Amino acid sequence: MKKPIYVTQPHLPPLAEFIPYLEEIWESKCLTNNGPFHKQLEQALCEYLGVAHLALFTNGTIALITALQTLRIVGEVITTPFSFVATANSLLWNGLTPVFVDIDPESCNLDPDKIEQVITPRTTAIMPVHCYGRPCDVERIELLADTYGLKVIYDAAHAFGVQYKKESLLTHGDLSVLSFHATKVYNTFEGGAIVCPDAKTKRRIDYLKNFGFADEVTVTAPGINGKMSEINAAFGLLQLKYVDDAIASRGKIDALYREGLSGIKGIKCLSEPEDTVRTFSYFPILVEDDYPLRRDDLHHALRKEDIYTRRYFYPLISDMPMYRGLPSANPTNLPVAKRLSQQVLCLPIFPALDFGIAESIVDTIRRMQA
Ligand code: T4K
Repeated sequence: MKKPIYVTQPHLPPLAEFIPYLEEIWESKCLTNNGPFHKQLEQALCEYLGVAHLALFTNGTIALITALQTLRIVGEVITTPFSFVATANSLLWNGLTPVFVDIDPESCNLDPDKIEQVITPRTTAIMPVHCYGRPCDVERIELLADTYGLKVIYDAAHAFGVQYKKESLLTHGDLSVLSFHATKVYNTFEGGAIVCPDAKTKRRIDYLKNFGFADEVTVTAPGINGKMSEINAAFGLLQLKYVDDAIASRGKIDALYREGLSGIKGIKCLSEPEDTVRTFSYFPILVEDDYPLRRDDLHHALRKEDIYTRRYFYPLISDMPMYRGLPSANPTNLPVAKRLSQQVLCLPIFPALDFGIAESIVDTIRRMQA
């Protein structure tokens, strides 16, 4: 039986290299609660990513929930329907009302031209997503936020290591949230982080992820348990040694797909974003009307060949039961997101993906056109 090719496969360093980290944990008996590996990883990630402060979390979703709590966001939050459901779920967990706005067809991110018209006296924040690691229009979003006094929390789950105009993309907005889930460019099995600009905010985040404890007897807020364990942090330190190679390998697959798929009628690769150093977290294609198969047919045809593509992001969040009753979820307000969710297919991309297999995926897509 052929081994299935999944949309992604986590990068794992040699097991033997992880053993000394485990021995250190066993020796110290410090398993969690801001232990030595946790401290080291926060420092190492700040340096690697070029950001001032970063707080580690158990996963990206708890980090998103805590980011909203950190800034005491209330009322309505403008966000995108074209994302993983965790983005909007983090709003509901805070009792906030998501207000969905359509996306730009090139960036796949919130369309800045459509934000202003949905701002109301209840709007307090914008939560955009750098979808597939493609930068949002950070300048226009900042201008809107400044004009209307809104906070900006970027869901940067796909944007590990992305540089925009020679700076970390994560420095934009009031806070940025990362995911280190197994399926991401950089993983700690499960994990995440909030990037913030100053030590005072970092302190509040650290209280909030530790039940709200400011000291042994003072609980400042209804915090949560969002602490990353020492095992995950140690693994993260080891992974950092390999992440540049992993990104370079992903880049080669991205280039192979771009070249191989060019010229196939009805298959569109997204344009390469300007002023951006990418880290290739996903490889989405759009299956347009002039391709002989519909997107779902191509998805199933590839599956028959043991190629497991994913329809990130279908269905739209705004079409899910807990969101579709919202006025902003009306599909007539979201035509671009709707179209893209019906056309998009993410092809396998991960460091260990064999070039021959990537070529065979291209060949299969080409063959079906004939
Ligand atoms: N915001 C955004 C924009 C996000 O995309 C996400 C997560 C979040 C927030 C929340 O961050 P976290 O709380 O997750 O840190 C996956 C991931 O679970 C999720 O992290 C990710 N986004 C989302 C886009 O994709 P699934 O349900 O599609 O994953 P799954 O289990 O089907 O994995 C995909 C393929 O990867 C599998 O077919 C096989 C392969 N795989 C997966 C895992 C977990 C492996 O080879 N090994 C593994 O350990 O959600």
